[in-house]
Amino acid sequence: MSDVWCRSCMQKSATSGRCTHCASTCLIDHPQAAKLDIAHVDCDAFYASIEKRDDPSLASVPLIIGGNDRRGVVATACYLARAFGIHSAMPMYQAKKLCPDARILPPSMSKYTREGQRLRTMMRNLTPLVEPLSIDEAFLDLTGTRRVHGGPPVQTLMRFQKAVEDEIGITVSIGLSCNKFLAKTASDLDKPRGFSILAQDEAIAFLADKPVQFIYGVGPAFARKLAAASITRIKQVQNLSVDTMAKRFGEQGWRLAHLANGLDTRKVSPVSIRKSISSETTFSKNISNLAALEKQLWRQCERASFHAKTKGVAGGTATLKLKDSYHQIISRQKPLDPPTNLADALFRTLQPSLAKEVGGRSFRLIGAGFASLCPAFGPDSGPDSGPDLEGDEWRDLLDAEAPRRAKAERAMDRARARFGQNAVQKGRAIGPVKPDPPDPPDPPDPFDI
Ligand code: DCP
Ligand code: MG
Repeated sequence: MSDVWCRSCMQKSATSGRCTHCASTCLIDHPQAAKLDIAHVDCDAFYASIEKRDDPSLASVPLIIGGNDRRGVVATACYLARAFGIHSAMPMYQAKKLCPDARILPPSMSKYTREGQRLRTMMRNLTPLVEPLSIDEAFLDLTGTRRVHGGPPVQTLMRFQKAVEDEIGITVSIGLSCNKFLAKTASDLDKPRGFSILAQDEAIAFLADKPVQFIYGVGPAFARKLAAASITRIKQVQNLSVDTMAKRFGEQGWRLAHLANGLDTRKVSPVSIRKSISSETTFSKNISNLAALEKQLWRQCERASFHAKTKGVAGGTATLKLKDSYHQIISRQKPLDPPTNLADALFRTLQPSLAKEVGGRSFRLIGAGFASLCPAFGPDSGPDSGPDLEGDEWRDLLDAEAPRRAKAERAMDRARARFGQNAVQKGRAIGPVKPDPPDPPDPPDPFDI
């Protein structure tokens, strides 16, 4: 039986085709519309939409946000500009060729993080179970919210979508389903200003003809492995048992077998539930020298910082882990106030603890990380925190050099985002340090994003 909801008046309609209350034809018509609880919300052309909101003269202009110098890349493009074939991560010179009339603006990160924060506050007013994925998207679990919001999640989300337009002045697209994978898949189906539902029983047919890479987390390396076994379409995975996939491709195969069938048991977990982000390395030969250990510490700080920035979180606690030559583990924790995700702040906080432990002892492992995680808002919010740095002063009033170092680190992050991870090295990382083994080509958890 169909369940019809009007996106104009946000009421339940008695019939499909036209709303029985307001005659609108903009309807959500799905048999499970009022039964599903897991949503994925993603802003449409986020940076560009904020700029259009702030300058109405840009409303009908193809707009690109990104670096406009010789080696600049597109951060995002409005949907008008996308009609010319422009997309995120495209070299700017190519985008300009496709649409010479496009307006190009540099990103204003502090503005975007502010608006991202407003959006998250609005989400948290719907449910405490908000799991941010990046500056402009999050999963929401609306289970058990019917009474408090006076209606099923589908209605709550339609109201939310309208409220974001009214209060923030940008549009979002929403996917509603029974799990995270299908909700995220659904939110992409009808952008911009979309509202799509994808239920479990539709998922198999929906996914069948898609290439395996459609499933988030099937990166080039895993896709190659699958192709070597003649598996290129999701349908082929659906035809194999979970056991077979697990035997042939290990844990990745096991996950893929579930996702290919629209099955995903991961919970929506608010960021505070994630306990820590850290990175550690075991040395090929034990190290006792402080300077050599500091180099290794710096490298782990950079790696932990990179992961925290990518996930949009900051740590209120810095953690140090050492394992000595007798395999004894030493753990130290220091507060980070205010919370940060900067490698420099992490290193400076942990270095004194490291120095205290060194002296006659040799170590086989070092690790650094962030704990007491919170969403990273403010100037240290992301890997590409922007060129406008007016918020720097708040960071550390007792350390006059902190804003300068923070600025330098963000400049490096931007350069790395453009030219690759190894393009820029901070002084400490240069030297005869044995390189870490390369990251595995595909992430172990397709959704650990
Ligand atoms: N972003 C970036 N570089 C990328 C991808 C994205 O700087 N390679 C930034 C700009 C985007 C923002 O992150 O506005 C959000 O990313 P999305 O992938 O959600 O892209 P958009 O919101 O711009 O567009 P869409 O409507 O497809 O979600
Ligand atoms: Mg988006």
